[in-house]
This record gives sequence, structure tokens and C-alpha cells, in this order.
Amino acid sequence: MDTIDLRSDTVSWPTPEMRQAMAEAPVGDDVFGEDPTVNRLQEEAARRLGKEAGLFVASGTMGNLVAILTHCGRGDEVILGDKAHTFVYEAGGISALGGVHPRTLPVQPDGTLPPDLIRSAIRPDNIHMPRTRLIALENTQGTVGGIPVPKSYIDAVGEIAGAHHLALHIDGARIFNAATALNCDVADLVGAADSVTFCLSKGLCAPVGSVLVGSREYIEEARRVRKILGGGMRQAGILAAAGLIALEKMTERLDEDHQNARLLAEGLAEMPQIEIDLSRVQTNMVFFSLRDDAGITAPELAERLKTHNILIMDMGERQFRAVTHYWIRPEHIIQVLVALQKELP
Ligand code: TLP
Repeated sequence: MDTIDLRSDTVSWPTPEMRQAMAEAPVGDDVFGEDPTVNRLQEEAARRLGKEAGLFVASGTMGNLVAILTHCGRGDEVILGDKAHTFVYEAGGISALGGVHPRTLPVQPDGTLPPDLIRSAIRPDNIHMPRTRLIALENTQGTVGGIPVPKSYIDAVGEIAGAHHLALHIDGARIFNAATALNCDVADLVGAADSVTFCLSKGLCAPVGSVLVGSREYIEEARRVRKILGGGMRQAGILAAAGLIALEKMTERLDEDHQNARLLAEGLAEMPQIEIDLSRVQTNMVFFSLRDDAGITAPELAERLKTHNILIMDMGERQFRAVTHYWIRPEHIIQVLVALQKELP
């Protein structure tokens, strides 16, 4: 890449190997179910996540939308976090397009929703109320720092869902980062979930795409919902070819990104103008703030870093988020720390 771009892992370019595989991918009409590369990707994704079937979708947003519209009808309710990507950053799609009612619960610093609050949010059978159909979790939980949520918690929520005949969906945009950080098998981690969306295009470097996985019957229905949303693609094997490399190879190297995030965080912790909680840097995200007396605002500092060819996301007057990915190497982290030392007053 031609910049040190820490704004997100979504900015990562496809690798040369991906570009080569895309050029050579066998393709067919995927709306007819005839694209061999898409079919391979979907099968491999389902196998890796321990589910029966998979569906290739254009984005994480589309994956969550298709997932939730497949679980819920109009007027049904989904219980999800007040800081969940689906609630905050997906343009209200579940309500706008599916008539699905969101019931939010406070996301805790460890990325969980309190089980007692989940239980008490489940509606009784009462004609005055929406019907609770679904619980949706996010893993890693982005807005609280990319925190991985452990299997024990997901299993506990799965039990609550099962006891009330609800489905459990996981927005696992970065589920492989979670499994890497927790040092567990990804299929085990999501074993309690009925459906999972994960992204090929973030830390896994593919240019486009996510996969929704679940039971065969569920994915057949999801295929119809994807069609309704205009997401039936044709020779999508061109994209799935990169996705296969993402799934097979890039999932194995995410610990490097986590180590680079740690390197950045430790360097930041030594700067007197900066506040950071090192215990919260567990995957590829680094959240940090400027002290009140730092003498510069976050947007001003982000502007100054651009002159060093460094891009970083300011979030308000004091806060930043930096995300590491394949194209960020330890020497880039050192360059960022040197530039910060120069630009901080
Ligand atoms: N997240 C993006 C932005 O939209 C905030 C980012 O830079 O982190 N679930 C989670 C947990 C996500 O973080 C994202 C993207 C999505 C879903 C949506 O994925 P896309 O961008 O592929 O629609």
C-alpha cells in the first residue's frame, strides 16, 4: 500500500496472490448456483465455522441484514447491543427494509450483554408487544476496542436463546481475530450460534465480500432474501477466488496484526500526552485518547500525521482508533510512533 493507513482493516488491499487467483478463477452464473469458485468458498466457509452451508454476500452489512431478515419477520424483535455495528452503523437497514424492531441492551466493556438483561428483555406472549425472535451478538466487539468475546459467554447466551425458542446470530465480522486472540477453534467459538456473518474483506484482505453461514435450510431461505435485496451476483467467482485465499491463508496470520497493535499501544503508553488502557488491546484495534492538556485536538493531530503519509481515524475531539492489518508491518508502527513524537506538542 502507498500509505500507512490505520483507519480500519477495511482499507487493506488484496495480496498479489489474490489478484492472480482472481484473474484465473473458474466462474459460472451464481444465481443459478453454478459458480464453482463461489460454491467452493461457501462450502469451505461452512466447514471452517462448523455449519452446514454458507452464502457469499457483498458486505458485512448485507450479511447481517440478510441474516436478520431471514430470522425475523416484520414487527419481530431482535435483542442486540446499543453499540453493535448493526444497530449503530448499518443505516437502520433491519428496520428500514425488514420492519424488524431493535431492542438494545448496554454493551459492557468486555463486549458482552448482561445475561440477566437479555432474559428480562425477552417479551412475553402478549398482543401488545413485538415478538422476540432473535439475539444478536458481535465478536470481536468493535466499538469497545475490538474485544474478543469468549465461548463460555456465547454458550451461555445460546442456552438462554434455546430455552426461549429464539435464534442466536453472531456478527463475526472479525471472528477469526477473536478465535486467534482466544486461542480457540473458530467452529467451537460459534458452536451455539444459529447463524454467523464473517468478513473476508477486513483483516483477511479480500477486496470484497462476507459469508453468512448456518443450517442448510436457513441458508436456502437466506438465498431468497439476498435475491430480494438485489444481492444475487453472477460470475462472482472472481471475488470468491480472493475470498478462498483469505479464508485458507490469511486467517492463519492474524496474530501478527495483534502483535503490531500491541507494539503501537506500548509505544503510545510511553507518551505523556496520551491515555491508553493496554489491557484493552487484545486484537487488531488500538483505542487511545489525548489528555485534556495535550495542546492539540485529535482532528488536528490526524491532519498533521497526513504529512507523514499516515492515516488514522479521529473519533471526536480527543479519541482515536487505529487498526492494524496485513499491510502494516512493525517498521510502519515505528514510523507512526516517531511521527507522533514529532507532532505532539
Ligand atoms: N466496520 C467498519 C465501519 O463500518 C465502522 C470498520 O471500519 O470497523 N460488523 C462489524 C463488527 C464491522 O466492524 C463492520 C464494518 C461491519 C459489520 C460491516 O461490514 P461492511 O463494511 O463490509 O459492510
